[in-house]
Amino acid sequence: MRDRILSFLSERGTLADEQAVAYLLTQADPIGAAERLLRSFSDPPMVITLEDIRTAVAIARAASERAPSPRPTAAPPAAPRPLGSIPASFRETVAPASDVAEDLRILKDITGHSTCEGTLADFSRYFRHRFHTLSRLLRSRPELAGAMELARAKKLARDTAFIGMVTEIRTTKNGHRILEVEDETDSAAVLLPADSSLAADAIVNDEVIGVAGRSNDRGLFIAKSIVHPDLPTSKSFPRTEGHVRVAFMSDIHVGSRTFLADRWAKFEAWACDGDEVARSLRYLVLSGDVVDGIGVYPRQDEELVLDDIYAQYEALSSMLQELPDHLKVILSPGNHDAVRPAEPQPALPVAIQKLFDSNVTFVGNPCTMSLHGVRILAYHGRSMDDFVSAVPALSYARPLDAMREMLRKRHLAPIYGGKTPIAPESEDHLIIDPVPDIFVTGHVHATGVGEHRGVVLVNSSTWQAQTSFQKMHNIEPVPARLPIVDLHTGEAVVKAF
Ligand code: D5M
Ligand code: FE
Ligand code: ZN
Repeated sequence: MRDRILSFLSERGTLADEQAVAYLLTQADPIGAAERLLRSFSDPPMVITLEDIRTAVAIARAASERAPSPRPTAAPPAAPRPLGSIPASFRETVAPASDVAEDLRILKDITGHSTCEGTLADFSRYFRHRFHTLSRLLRSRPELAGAMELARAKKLARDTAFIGMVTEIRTTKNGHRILEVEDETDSAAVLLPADSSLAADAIVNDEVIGVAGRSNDRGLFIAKSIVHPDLPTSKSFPRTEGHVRVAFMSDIHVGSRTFLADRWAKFEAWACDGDEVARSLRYLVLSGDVVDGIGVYPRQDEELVLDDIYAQYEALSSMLQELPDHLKVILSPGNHDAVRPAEPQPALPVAIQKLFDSNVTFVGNPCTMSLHGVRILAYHGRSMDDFVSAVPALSYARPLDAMREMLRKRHLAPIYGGKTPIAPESEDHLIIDPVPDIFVTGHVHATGVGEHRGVVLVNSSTWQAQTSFQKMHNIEPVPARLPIVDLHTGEAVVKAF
């Protein structure tokens, strides 16, 4: 394609530098984009640069804002397309999304509310908030109704229960597990016997748990059960009036050499002219790593085709502009995006937001929003790196298992001091409360839909092929999959491109 673009341009008496070609390659129809670009110059330069493209895009955008030209209504597809993995129940005729009024509310988001400066006092306040909030959730569990302060529980020679934060986990040579657990009054060593199922529980540092058992005469607390806050009972899905549908995406990594422009082009063609499922999509939730970013990992520059952060977001903006106007986009950042990496991350800066159309709403990471009354928790998922290293039973290939652990712990990123940087805000924004109806993550470049106690789980794939870094770490991405959830039923499907 690179050669076709260059010969197309040279036939018209001009050339393009490396970055300009890279930009064109991110477009669904690079030759069409080159043609439009040439038309925008009264006198094309000898060598088109990224700066020239930027100017042309800005002029085109200003013009379209002055005179909005309605997108021509999509022609019906010539023949029905095969629907891949989408089941028949999803193909019921539903009202097209263009007839559905937008109903988006942001319920919880750090954007504009960050107060932390990272002082020691901030950290102790942050952990106190985490401990108190999760303790309150745990205390409503019947098993922990009589939970007492640890200093007292330790002294009694009978069955007791307490709530505490895990500060250390070790395994003895006999396979017993020993947790150091503390509350505000004391700390204790808790033994999870090797021959009990407790030893296999996925407990991680800095989570808050309930412990029931009995202290022995050597000061060791022998656990009989461990209680996680979890969802005490299974919830039901709220169900909207009509079949409003939401698609989920993340990890597009625009600007990377391995961004899959051809697969994106297939998605775009389907979204614009596709079947009834395409026409029923009203929202697109983008959960982070929308661009590859700059300087995110050592020698990243060798893997970039666009090494300018603005150019990356501009390319994404053009890609989103090609999608139908009625598709409302909600965009939250990830660890590759141009915003502070510490979580909770605020929305992208205004200088970047300005590059996008008004149908994109920028939110933080994590973000809890409501779409037509259905509560969606979107989290990029960086903490899965820490879950996978800490819990042998978890893997990058099975992100829904890690998401279930987050829900059991009612915390998106319990492990402090791992790969997930955490900002000590005055409240712990990573606590999962209230419980969402849909919980979505990205980051691991896998894909999947499932459920946990009535919460719909989505992991939202990637539009990037395997990078050399992922190859080194044995991470096999599952790219170009689009999870779609019907807000009327909670039914989730994955469409492949
Ligand atoms: O992450 C893409 C994938 O690479 C995801 O599965 C996590 C994994 N990853 C990211 N950073 C690391 C480190 N430092 N070690 C091991 N695995 C990692 P992305 O956020 O797109 O770069
Ligand atoms: Fe990513
Ligand atoms: Zn990521």
